[in-house]
Amino acid sequence: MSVITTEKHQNILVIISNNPPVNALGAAVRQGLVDGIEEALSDDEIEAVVVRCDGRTFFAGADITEFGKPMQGPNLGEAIDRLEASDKPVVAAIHGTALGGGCEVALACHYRVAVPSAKMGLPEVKLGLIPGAAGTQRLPRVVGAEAALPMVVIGNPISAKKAHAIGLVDQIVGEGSLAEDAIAFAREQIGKEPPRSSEGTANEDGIKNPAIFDEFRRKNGRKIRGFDAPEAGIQAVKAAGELSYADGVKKEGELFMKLMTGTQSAAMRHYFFAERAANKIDGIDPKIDLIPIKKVGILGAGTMGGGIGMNFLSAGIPVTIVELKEEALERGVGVIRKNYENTAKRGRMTEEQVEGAMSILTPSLSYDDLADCDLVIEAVFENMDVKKEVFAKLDGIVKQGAILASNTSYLNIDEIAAVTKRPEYVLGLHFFSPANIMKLLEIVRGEKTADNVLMTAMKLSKRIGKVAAVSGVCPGFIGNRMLSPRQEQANIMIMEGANYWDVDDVLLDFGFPMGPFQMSDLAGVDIGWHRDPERIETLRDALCAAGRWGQKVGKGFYDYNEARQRTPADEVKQIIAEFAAKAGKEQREISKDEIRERLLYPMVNEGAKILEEGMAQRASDIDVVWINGYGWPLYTGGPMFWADTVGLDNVVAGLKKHGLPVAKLLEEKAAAGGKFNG
Ligand code: 3H9
Repeated sequence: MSVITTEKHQNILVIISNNPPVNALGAAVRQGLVDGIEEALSDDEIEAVVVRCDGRTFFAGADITEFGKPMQGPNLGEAIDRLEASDKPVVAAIHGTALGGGCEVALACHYRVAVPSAKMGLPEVKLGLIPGAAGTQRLPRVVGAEAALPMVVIGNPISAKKAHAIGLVDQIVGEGSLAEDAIAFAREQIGKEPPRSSEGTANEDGIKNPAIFDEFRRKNGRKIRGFDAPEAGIQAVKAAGELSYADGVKKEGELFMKLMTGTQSAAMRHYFFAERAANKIDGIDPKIDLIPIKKVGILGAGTMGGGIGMNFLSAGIPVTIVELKEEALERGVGVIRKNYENTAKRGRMTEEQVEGAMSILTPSLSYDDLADCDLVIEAVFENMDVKKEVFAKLDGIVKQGAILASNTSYLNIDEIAAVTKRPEYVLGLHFFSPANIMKLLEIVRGEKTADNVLMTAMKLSKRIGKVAAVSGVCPGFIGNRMLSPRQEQANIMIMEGANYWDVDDVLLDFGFPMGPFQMSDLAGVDIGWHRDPERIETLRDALCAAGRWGQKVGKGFYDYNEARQRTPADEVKQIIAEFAAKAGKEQREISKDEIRERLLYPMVNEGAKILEEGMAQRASDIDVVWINGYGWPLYTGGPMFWADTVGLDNVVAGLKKHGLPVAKLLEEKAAAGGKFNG
């Protein structure tokens, strides 16, 4: 069956796309749109046209799987120009998500109607691109440069209501009556001169007030640091004001092609599919019966427990949170409320939503109240004996058939599961701090974890807006296990003479939000310190004894001014030099290149070992973990994709040059000219 069909409703031709799952604008769809509009134009009975989609969504964009392959049939720009050129009014009828090329189709139509639940957006920037079918030129002409900038440069979709408010949608129609309402709307437009987005004048705001572009750059500097596409997006929107439509489209095309052929977009497209692949577990039927999760229990109302709980509350899933002491419970619940209220103050939640979330939270001082939960997540002290005690107790109280999960970040899940009578219902749910914000959920699959338990956790992660990746049981799982060799090298290098600020700067320049010594200052150098200033065995002991507890006291590895800007501290240089001398470490200058290689290559090597041991299913899962949990820059595609772009032979040579171990899998792949991804 053709992906595009047409239906005649008296004088209206409805062009319908049916290309599951998301009506991506592949070659057949583009050709179908051209054929559809030609049919409308050559039929004298037809006086107006509606373009709509069957299935769950309006066109969700160009077909990303076609990128990098030779173009088949009309390109998207040509196809949708035909829609706009029509002298019979063309109406886009939008439901689901009109994204990227889908939004560009809608913009090329003369009118747009949408159901209230629809969303519109230009998320190309998240694929390292800008819209390439005139979206950067039509959108500002319809809604103005100022409203277009966040859509093109940040790429988050907007609601139908917002789209209506800025003039992108002409009419909001009935949620259940899109097809009929769109036809009725189209009928009303017959005989009127169709408004064409390419001829709109709203873009003049960018000429009248050119400061909006620099202002936008300044405001979003942190968000877009290191990415190429956002700057291209700003330039394209600016060009929409400065150039004729035809020249603007040409400029957009040049910017688009440069991005499309660059490594950033390749990396970000890799990530798009990596995130989706991570949801799939080899050997498990995705349609397996899941365990309904209607109520969640959290053990521990500290920072972690509270943050974890908020994920479920925000998704409308009732939570019972248990602490042993009244005071700690009250404090924990208070923090949850405060967090929600702060979100509401920033306009990202309504008061009703705050109260709604709080109303499904049940604080308790008794384990017994967890009995009827479908999933209980333990977030107590990170100690094996404590965890075992807790799990044995939970096993006796929580109903049979419920899942018991640990939030441990490195302990052995199998050992924990073994104290219960239901090891197949036990797994790790490793949230990252702050747990209500960080995207990653590392799901740890125990030796005995049942398939449906694992899949229930995967599906649940999506419901609470997390990106999940599965790890096998090994110390530190995927993420922390790979962090270890990096930290180890950082510590060794500063003893060999590397500047500790160079170590941080190398990671910052690479695109991480901060380096290990900045991180230590932020978290508190004194965390886990024995608190005896006389006992100085490690560098940390020495820093703590000197009162350098981190940012909270204005000094740690760095000195901080009032604006929290860091400067390397003479006292710390001295302390490091003394430690190095005591250890008899020869000092030498260490270049930033060497620092980068010694920080990052051992991580790739550890990733290879993780794959070798089957602790991760695929290299791209490792990329998903590091991008979402540890700030690895998205535009490099994650550690394993990055290693592919560096060349595995170069990684191996670098490791050997620095006298570092090379995993078998890495060595083999490098020798065969292979890659981790693809
Ligand atoms: C673009 O438009 C460029 C133009 O400006 C210029 C061109 C010249 N293509 O996410 P889900 C697959 S760039 C191909 O799990 P959801 C996806 O891989 C594009 N495949 O569903 C998955 O496959 P599988 C701009 C796509 O309900 C399946 O569909 N548009 C595409 O959670 C289901 O996806 C975007 O960036 C695609 N465009 O979310 C939008 N999209 O089942 C990208 C999805 O085998 N898409 N697939 O794993 C999305 O954001 C989400 O998929 C969406 C649905 C919100 C639509």
